[in-house]
Amino acid sequence: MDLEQKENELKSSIEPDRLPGHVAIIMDGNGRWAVEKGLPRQEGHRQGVETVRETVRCSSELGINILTLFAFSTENWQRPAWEVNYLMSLPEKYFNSELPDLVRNNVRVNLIGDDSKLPARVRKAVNEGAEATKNNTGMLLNFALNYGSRFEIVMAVNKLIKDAVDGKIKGKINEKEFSKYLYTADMHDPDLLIRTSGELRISNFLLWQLAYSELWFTDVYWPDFSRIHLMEAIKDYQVRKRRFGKV
Ligand code: V0D
Repeated sequence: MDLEQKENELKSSIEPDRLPGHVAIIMDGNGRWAVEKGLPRQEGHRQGVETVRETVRCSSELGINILTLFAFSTENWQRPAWEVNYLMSLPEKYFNSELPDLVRNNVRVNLIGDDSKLPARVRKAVNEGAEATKNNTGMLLNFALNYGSRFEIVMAVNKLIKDAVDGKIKGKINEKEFSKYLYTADMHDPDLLIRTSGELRISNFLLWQLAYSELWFTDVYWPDFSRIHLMEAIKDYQVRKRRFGKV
């Protein structure tokens, strides 16, 4: 059976009315993929961008409402300067080739994370991407850039304190109100988290939002992650009984 046949078969085994509305992905293993192939690490990142393109296209085709991709964590600054510099060139590179497609496919781009510490060039690229797609009504594509979940929660608390001091809060707040202070305000929580490259951790990604998400792990390195894997994850998600902690 060839790849296209397998893709089509998987696609038709997915129930379109029970899709995970929000899929989040920790895109891990670019460096290891490259090293194992005897290539420079940046070759892994370059190939990783190709996987982002395919994943975005496939998700949007399937009818996913929100796709959230963990592109750069607050811990990633500790990598060698040359690697960080290379990574910081990727948003621009991605939009240069992909923006027409994103617009055509009605995808809206959004950033989650602390953009104040990103190089001006990256902020400019991301803002232009967000601006060019802001009226799109199809899939919402979140890029988590300089994102850390504990930082996000602490930031939310600080904003909340300010609102309280300004007299904007009446009495106690509940979970729903608290979540409005997060980067993901007004988005529903991820239904499915995918992590590639065999690591079985959440790594400070969407700690609050992942409370009830199904978790799906694969040993496949991000550059080798394909439509097939995405659809397998979605299929698995549909098979699992979601009980939300009830018996
Ligand atoms: C490398 C694997 C797309 C993870 C995917 C700055 C590591 C490829 C973007 C991107 C990265 C980010 C924002 C945006 C548009 C595109 C990206 C980084 C790394 C870190 F608005 N891929 N990608 N950003 N990699």
